[in-house]
Order: sequence, then C-alpha cells, then structure tokens
Amino acid sequence: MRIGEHVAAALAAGQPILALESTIITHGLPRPRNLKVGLEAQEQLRAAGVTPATIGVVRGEAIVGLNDDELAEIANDDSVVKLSVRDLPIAAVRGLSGGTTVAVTAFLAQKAGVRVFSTGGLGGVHRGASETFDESADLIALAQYPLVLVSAGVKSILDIPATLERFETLNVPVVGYRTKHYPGFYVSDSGYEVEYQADSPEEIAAIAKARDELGIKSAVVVANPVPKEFELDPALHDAKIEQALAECKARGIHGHDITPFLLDYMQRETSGESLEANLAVYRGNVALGAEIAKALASK
Ligand code: PSU
Ligand code: MN
Repeated sequence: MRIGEHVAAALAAGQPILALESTIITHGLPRPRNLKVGLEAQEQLRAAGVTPATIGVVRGEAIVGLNDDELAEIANDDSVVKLSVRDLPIAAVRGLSGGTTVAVTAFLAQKAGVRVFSTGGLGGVHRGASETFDESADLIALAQYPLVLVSAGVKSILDIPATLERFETLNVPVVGYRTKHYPGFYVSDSGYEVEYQADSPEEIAAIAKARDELGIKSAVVVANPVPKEFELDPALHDAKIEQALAECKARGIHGHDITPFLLDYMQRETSGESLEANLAVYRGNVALGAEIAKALASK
C-alpha cells in the first residue's frame, strides 16, 4: 500500500482527511461522467478545507490518495476490475488495476490512519440471500474497522430490513443524520426506521470518540438521506427495481457482477433520472463527511 503525498502531508499535520472509494468511478457511473464526478468530489473537499483520499488500485498497487492521473487511468481502463478485500493480494501479484468497494476502501483507509469515509450507497444483504448467501463483504468490513462511514443507506435492490438486522448482529451502530427514517439511496425514506438520530457533525464525532475510548472496533454508519427535491420518483423507483431484479435472475448474473448490473439497469431504464439522484446523494455525503472529518480533527 502506498499513501499519496497529499494524504501523507495531511496525516502528519493532523489535518482533516476524507476517504473516497473508487468502485463508484470504475463500476458505478458511466464514462466520461465517472471521472468528472471523481474529480469534482475532490475539488469539493479541498474547497471545504479537507484533504481527499480517493482509494484505488493501480497496476497492482493499492493507493490511499490517488492523484489525478491515477484516477483518470482507472476511470478509463477497459480492463479495470472490481476489488474487495480478498482480491487485493491477487491484484498485487497480477498487477491488476481496480476500483475498490466500500469493504476494501474501509480496510485501506483505516490501515493508513484515515478515519472518515464517504460513499454513495453501501452493499448489504441481497434479496433472496437466505438461499443464495449473497451478502456484501461491506458488512463484515464495517464490523472490523473503526471508521465513520457516511452513506445514503442501501438501495432497495437489496433486502433493507435484513441488512439492518445484520448491522445489529455485527455491532455496527447506524445513526440517521437528522432523521430516524432509514434512507433508501435513490429515495430519502426506505420505509424502515433506525433507532438513533444525530443532528450535527460534532455529535457524530463525539460518538466516534466515545467508541474509540471504549476500544470498540466497528464503524459508525451515518445514514444521510438524499434531499427530497433530488430523489427518484418513488413509484418509478419501485417499478424499475422489480424489473431489474427479474432481468438479473433471468440472465443468471451472480457474485460481484450483481450490484454493477442492477445500478446500470436502473440508470438505463430511468433515462438518467437515477443517475442524477445518485450524484446528488454523493455530493451530499461528501459534504457531510467533510464536516465530520473536521469535527474529529479538532477533538
Ligand atoms: N452502491 C452504489 N454504487 C456502487 C456500489 C454501491 O451506489 O458502486 C458499490 C460499492 O463499491 C459497494 C459495492 O461497496 O458496490 C458492493 O458490491 P457487492 O454487493 O458486490 O459487495
Ligand atoms: Mn455479493
């Protein structure tokens, strides 16, 4: 693993840093928008006084704090793969380039000493998991690495109540940001509730600090809903998700291909509306992650 120069400097100076994943860039968004979104997120952070640490794997090397050239390389590489924790040693030996999922981004962030991480949506328990056993490695990673992870919930392509149950089992607290309605990524309310609400970045930083003092190792998951005005029309959302799941089953798609397939299907079938919601979600999570990183750095 290599730590980018800008990240190393910020770590040494105790300045706020926010980790960002790269699967959203390599497998979550269409080109050329993907690179633009990656660069804009970094700009947004610098403007807020926070150092961006975009994490990815370039030709076998895991990098915490990609520079713009490295980001462009993985954004435009046709052979780029989706990497989770178990894939890292194989990528290293074979010299593969890859986007890092939440699971491996969390692993690398904590290894580097970065404490806050923003993403769009989290992986979770897939529908039908009681038969397929398909549960994202993101859940296990969140149980193991003491970060603050900001997301807009999990998509309703997943089994949301089962995912919330698994968070409980894995000792991962889920805190709604200014709400107790658990968000559904594309929509601001999934229809399920969380137990706790936090109302400021300072409160979230205080929760993380209390966790660290207790020596608890799991992440604090902050659920930050997409603003109502940017959400996908809930009726359109429900209809398209059913179709997406049926199509996935009919084509026999499985393993790590499922999530990218479902995301791409939603983008195509909502003529880009889901893409706009996706981007609003991401900007909101980057903004909140920045404020939490600042609050933690000043504690
Ligand atoms: N949600 C999104 N976009 C994404 C993903 C989730 O809105 O690109 C990615 C994340 O990187 C997440 C991964 O970690 O999908 C989960 O994949 P899987 O279900 O295969 O673990
Ligand atoms: Mn899976």
